[in-house]
Amino acid sequence: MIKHNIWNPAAECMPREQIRAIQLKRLQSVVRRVYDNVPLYRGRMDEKGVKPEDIRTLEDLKYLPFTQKTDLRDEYPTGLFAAPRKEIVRIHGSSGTTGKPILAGYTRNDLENWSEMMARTLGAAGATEDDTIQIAYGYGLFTGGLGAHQGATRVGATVVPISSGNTARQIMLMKDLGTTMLCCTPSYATHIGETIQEMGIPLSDLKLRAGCFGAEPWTEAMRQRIEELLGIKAMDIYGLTEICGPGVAYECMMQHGMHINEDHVIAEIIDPITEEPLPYGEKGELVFTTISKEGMPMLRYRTHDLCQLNAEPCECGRTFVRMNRIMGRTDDMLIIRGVNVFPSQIETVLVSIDGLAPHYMIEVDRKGTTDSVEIQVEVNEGVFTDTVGQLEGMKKQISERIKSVVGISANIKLVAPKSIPRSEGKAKRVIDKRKL
Ligand code: DLL
Repeated sequence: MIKHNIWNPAAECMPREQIRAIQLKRLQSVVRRVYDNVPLYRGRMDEKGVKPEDIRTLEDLKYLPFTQKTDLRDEYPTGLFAAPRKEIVRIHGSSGTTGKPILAGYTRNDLENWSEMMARTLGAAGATEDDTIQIAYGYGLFTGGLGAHQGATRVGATVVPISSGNTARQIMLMKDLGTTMLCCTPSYATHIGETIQEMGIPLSDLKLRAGCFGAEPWTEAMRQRIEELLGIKAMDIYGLTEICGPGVAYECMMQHGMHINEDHVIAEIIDPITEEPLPYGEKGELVFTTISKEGMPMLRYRTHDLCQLNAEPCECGRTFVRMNRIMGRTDDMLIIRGVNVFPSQIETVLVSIDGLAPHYMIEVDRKGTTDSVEIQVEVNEGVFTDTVGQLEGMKKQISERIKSVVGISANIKLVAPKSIPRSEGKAKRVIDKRKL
């Protein structure tokens, strides 16, 4: 018999009509809020001829404008904030380093709601005040660490805010404190598990029972490996900075899709090309509208994550719609060792260096649990005849620039002019060999 732990049954198991009623009321209020406070939304709604009072039913959502990551960049740092600065009590940012991160502002109520969403997430994995939860997501601007921290605190668990890295120390504390739950990225969980194995520590020395893993794509095979390595139940959790962070959606013990916190967000699936909403069950791009956020509400935010929604009732008793595993992205964003990387950022660096041709190939691979990146880039004829020392110097310059601008270490391979295949259509610049 599976035990279904439900942190907040009144919310998580609400009848569908009640969820829809809450969604409509909150949607109307958030639309009014952004129309009155955020010039970008007012402008876009005026352009479409939609006024806040035109939102009479949930189906009217489709008349609202979309938002994208570029809007956050254009409105950097706080142009999309919908609350006065004195009400903003926290700012988080994206894990990518495009030079400038995308930022999200939270009011006190936003932090409360986010904590609740994460408490449900951890609660679904069985967290209670008897647990010791080790949080090995990074703390800082990234939402993983503090997001999980707040949820674990709300549950009343003993929180170990160790952040990511220093694996030997992670394992030592895990053992000494009798950690029962682990929160980190799935790749780091695998690495911790493999290290425990290499160190010859028997699982019986540990009290680990469950883990909440997300922030990057992973597979069922990886889940099995983590469950075996750590002797735990490995749960998938999803979220993004723009919407709040982790806790947007979470798996229950059925491990069959992630329940979306629908009293705080409305999820849609759209066709990424036509932008038309698609019915439940169809694969498309996930779009979120936040309905309780005050600091930085998002209307119809295009995540570029590909996924399907499932409205079938779940055996656990929760009534929230489920999203399945993320199946890929509509854009070309790569997540390399937890850092969001756009090939265009790499391109920008390459084209800024003299002697390089704008032809390159990014190859991403995964050795064990670590992502590796190799960038092949063509040099110009003049450079090709340079000495080995000069070429080495150039490679060093490129990798340092990539490290500082993009935030990742890459192995640079300089190749002869015209050796990278040309394309007549869209160029394929990325080979992702990771089996994700
Ligand atoms: O990764 C928030 C988070 C922290 C989620 C901890 C879960 C756990 P960002 O850095 O803004 O926020 O990256 C968001 O990461 O659009 C997805 O492409 C990807 N992502 C997040 N969770 C999952 C998941 C955090 N469970 C982007 N499966 C999202 C696949 C995921 N991809």
